[in-house]
Amino acid sequence: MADVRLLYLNESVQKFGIERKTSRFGVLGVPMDITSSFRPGSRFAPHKVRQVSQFIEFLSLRTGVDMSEVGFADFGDVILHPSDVAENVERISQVASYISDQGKVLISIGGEHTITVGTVLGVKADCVLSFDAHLDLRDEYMGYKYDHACVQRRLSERGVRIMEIGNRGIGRDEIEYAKSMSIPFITSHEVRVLGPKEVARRTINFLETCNRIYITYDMDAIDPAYAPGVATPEPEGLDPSTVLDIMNLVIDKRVVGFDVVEITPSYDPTEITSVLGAKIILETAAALKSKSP
Ligand SMILES: [Mn+2]
Repeated sequence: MADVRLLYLNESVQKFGIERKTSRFGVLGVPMDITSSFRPGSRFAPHKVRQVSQFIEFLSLRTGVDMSEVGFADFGDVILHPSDVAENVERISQVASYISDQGKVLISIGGEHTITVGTVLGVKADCVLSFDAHLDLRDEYMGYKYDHACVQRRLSERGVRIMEIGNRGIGRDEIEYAKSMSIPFITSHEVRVLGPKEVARRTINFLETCNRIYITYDMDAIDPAYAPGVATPEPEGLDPSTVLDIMNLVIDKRVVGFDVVEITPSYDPTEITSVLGAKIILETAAALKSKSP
């Protein structure tokens, strides 16, 4: 009998890189874009990131891994409800668990950040490392609990341990909540002062007791000069090399999934944000491959 979770999977969409069902990396598009408060359009990112990935090199000089030899198994996109966010989080979670249960590292391409609630729960991660301009720790935003501004709060409430890096658009209530729940965060300013090695040291410290780690890259963590095509741009961001250097220092075989979210192709006329999203996916997969062949 067919797995009921396949009900929510559209496997007919364009493929990321080289399709190879034997690959340990499972790509999933999650084109949900419902709660974006400022600049919508992230629903078009899974298609765009796959498209631009065809035109960049798959050899990672940072790790020496050639991802064209490793390949990606692209599962297509989650079939989503047009407006019901809670229903979609459940569908995303089911499809993510279907891919994860096959022993694959889930690579999810958003979509707005809210999708991460579904993917983290689906792959049963107990820790999340989040690169994000924002803490996403609000209890609710514009009256909604499942919202791109509440992602880490929803996960924290379910017992997932969170650490955040690159933050700079933060509310006082979020700082209070982070303190009360012992959620460490390193602002973008602190990252510049400390440098990637010290940030990595603190992160490794935090991750020490984790079993299943999930990394989420909200593209607005990166400075709008490098990543202009995002839903909520925030000045004074990180540069891409710093993000990838930190990732490369902290990643290990406990990582069960990661995502790139919040790219909005309609605000990205030169497509550099999508190209950077594809690059982050390649480098993260390559780093994971190099740490656990
Ligand atoms: Mn976010």
